[in-house]
Amino acid sequence: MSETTELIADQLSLGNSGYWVGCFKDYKLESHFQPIARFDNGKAAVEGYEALIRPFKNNTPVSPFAFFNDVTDGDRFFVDWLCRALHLRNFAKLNRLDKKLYLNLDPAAYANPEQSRSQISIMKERAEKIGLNPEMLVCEIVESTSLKDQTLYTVIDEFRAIGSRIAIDDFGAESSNFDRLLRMQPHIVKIDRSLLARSRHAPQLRSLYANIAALLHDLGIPFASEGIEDADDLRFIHDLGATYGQGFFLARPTTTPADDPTYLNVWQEALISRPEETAISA
Ligand SMILES: [Ca+2]
Repeated sequence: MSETTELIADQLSLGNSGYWVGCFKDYKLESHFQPIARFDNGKAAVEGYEALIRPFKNNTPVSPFAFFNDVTDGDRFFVDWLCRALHLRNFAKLNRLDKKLYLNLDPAAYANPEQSRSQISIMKERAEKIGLNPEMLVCEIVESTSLKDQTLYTVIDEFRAIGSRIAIDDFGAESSNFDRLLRMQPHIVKIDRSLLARSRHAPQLRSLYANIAALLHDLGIPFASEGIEDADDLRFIHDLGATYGQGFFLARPTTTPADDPTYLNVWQEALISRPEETAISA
């Protein structure tokens, strides 16, 4: 076991709720899981869950943004792996090992290739230990990053080598770079929620969204739409050929996501409740 692994184990404990809790400085950290839907010929199913950190300070919830802002550069690598170890343990408790587990990566924590390689192989062992095939892991990486491109590609290749899938996170939020996207060869691109939010009221942004969707389709890269907040959003992204979707309309993040049929009824209802869909299925 590496030194980091031992330190991480020291910071994890079983909480009263029966789920693991992480501890970092004054913060207590919980895992929440948000379902990701998969759409297939007008049918919806649960593809997997994105693990998200919910921080608390003095038993009061703190925004994840504020928490990560409070992490110094020197602690980033440790916190990144603490979060991942926490999520893997809590995911094991959900008993949904037939679903994918989406894990967010902080690229700034991966500047040291040696350190990254050893932690990635520990992650593989940890996943296997809880009965999760590393192929069921999806690493979400923001594409526009401060990390040097070559370092980023090396980290991605390491994750790919253990069988894990790669998702480009929050695509279209900042200055996204298609050359870099092609080099990263992701399994999935997640289109940023802000683009969908702004598309609701701006026709030109709806066209931009459609163009990105069409381009990804041409490249053969399936995309997930983030930030689906109502049935109109769901139908919009579904019509553009989204393979996956995520957002409050589909399900909010919780420690124990409900069983699949609870969501599926809502998703299915939204997808079929319009004349053109009925006509296609008739
Ligand atoms: Ca994400």
